[in-house]
Amino acid sequence: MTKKLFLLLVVAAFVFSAFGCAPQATPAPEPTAKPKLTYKDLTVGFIQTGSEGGWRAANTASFKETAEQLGVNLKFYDAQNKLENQISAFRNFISDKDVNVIVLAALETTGWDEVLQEAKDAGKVVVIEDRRIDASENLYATYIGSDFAEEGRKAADEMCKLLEGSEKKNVVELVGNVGSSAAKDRGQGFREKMEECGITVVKSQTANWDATEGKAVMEAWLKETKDIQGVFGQNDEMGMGAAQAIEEAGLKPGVDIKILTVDATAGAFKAMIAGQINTVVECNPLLAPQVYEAALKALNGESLPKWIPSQEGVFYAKDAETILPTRKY
Ligand code: GYE
Repeated sequence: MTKKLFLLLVVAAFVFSAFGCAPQATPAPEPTAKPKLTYKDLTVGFIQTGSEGGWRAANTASFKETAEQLGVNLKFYDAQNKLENQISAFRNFISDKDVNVIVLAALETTGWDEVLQEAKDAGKVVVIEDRRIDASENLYATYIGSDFAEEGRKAADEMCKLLEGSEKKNVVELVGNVGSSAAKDRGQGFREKMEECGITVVKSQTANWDATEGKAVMEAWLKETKDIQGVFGQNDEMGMGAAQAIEEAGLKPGVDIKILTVDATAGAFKAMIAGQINTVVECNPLLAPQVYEAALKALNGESLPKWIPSQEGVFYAKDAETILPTRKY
C-alpha cells in the first residue's frame, strides 16, 4: 500500500469522524421517568390518639372528609388513647402490603424509634401529624403540626393582659395527657413568659384533655383555696369543666377567676359568648390536606421540610359572637 494511499485513508477516516458520517451509536434510550403517583395511589394507615373532645373530632373529620374528596384510600385506626394500641397498629400497617403511607398522631413523644425504623425498612412513608415526637428526623418524612411552645407563650402573654392590675396573679394549670408534646410544650412555653408579669402557677395537674376531669380537679383545688385569679386550661374542654366548678363554688367564671384555654373549638366560642371563658389560643386541627399533600410528595421522591407548622391566632370574648359563624370547627 503506497504511502500516498495510506495518508489518503488516514485523512478520509479523520474527515468521516469529524463530520459524523461515522455510524452514529444509537443513543441509550432515556430512562422512562416513573409516572408520578396521584392521590388515588395513596393507601394511608392513620393512627389517631382517640376521640377526646372537639379538637380531636375536627382532626379526625378532616382526614376522613379530605380522603373522600381526594380519592385517598384511608384505613383509620382509633387507639382509644392507649399507647400500646398505637404501637401494635403501627406494626399492622407496616405488614399491610397495600399501605404505602402511615400517619401518626402520637399519644406520647417517646418510644417510636424501633417501629419507625421497621417502617423505613419496609419502604413505608411516615408522616407525623398533630403532635411531634422525640425520634430522629430521618425516620419520618415530615411533621405537620403546631408550635405548642409558642401556644404556651401566647397563653402567658394573654393571661398577663387578663390579670393586669390584679394584686395577685395565682394561676392554676389544667394539663393534657402526661407525656404528650402538646402538654409538655404548652406548659414549658407558658413558664417561659409568665414571670414577665409576675404570674405564679400555684397548682398544676393533668385532666387528660377532659371536661369532667377538668371540673373534678378544679373542685378539689377550690376546696383547698379560693385564692386563685386565673385558670390556664391546656385545652377548651378542661377550661369549660373548670368554669362549671367555679360556678358551683359560688364564684363567677371569667370574672372572679379569669379563664384562658387552647384550641378554639366552637364549644369555646360559645363559652366565651356566655362570658365563662375570656381568651382562647387557637390550635388548628384541620391538617389533613397538608398531610396528604406531603405524603404524595414523599412517595414521588420529592424532598420536604422536616416541619410544616400550622398558622394560628388568638380570640377574645368580645369578638366571639361575630367570629363563631365563620368557624369550621
Ligand atoms: O389541644 C386537645 C387534644 O394534640 C393539639 O389534643 C392536640 C390536643 C388538643 O386532645 O384538645
